[in-house]
Amino acid sequence: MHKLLIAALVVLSLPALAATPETVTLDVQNMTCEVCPITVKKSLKKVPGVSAAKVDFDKKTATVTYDHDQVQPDVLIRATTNAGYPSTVQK
Ligand SMILES: [Cu+2]
Repeated sequence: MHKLLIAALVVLSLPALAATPETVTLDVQNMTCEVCPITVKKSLKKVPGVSAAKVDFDKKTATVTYDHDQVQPDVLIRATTNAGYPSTVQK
């Protein structure tokens, strides 16, 4: 009986594990001082589905790891834009 319950729990948690994280690099505008990347990073990490955000002040980019099922790049762009840093997906 307990084995069955454990099996059921494993099956239920599989979709979360199976979700492949995707990474996108955004070109971020308006980062003029060294505090800006912190603000950008915070705005991205607040977005549900974002697991990691790495902001490069020198390159003016943000590399975001996110769950494709929960969030799309346009939502990430909106998040940084709302924080005062318009961004675009790097080509
Ligand atoms: Cu700043």
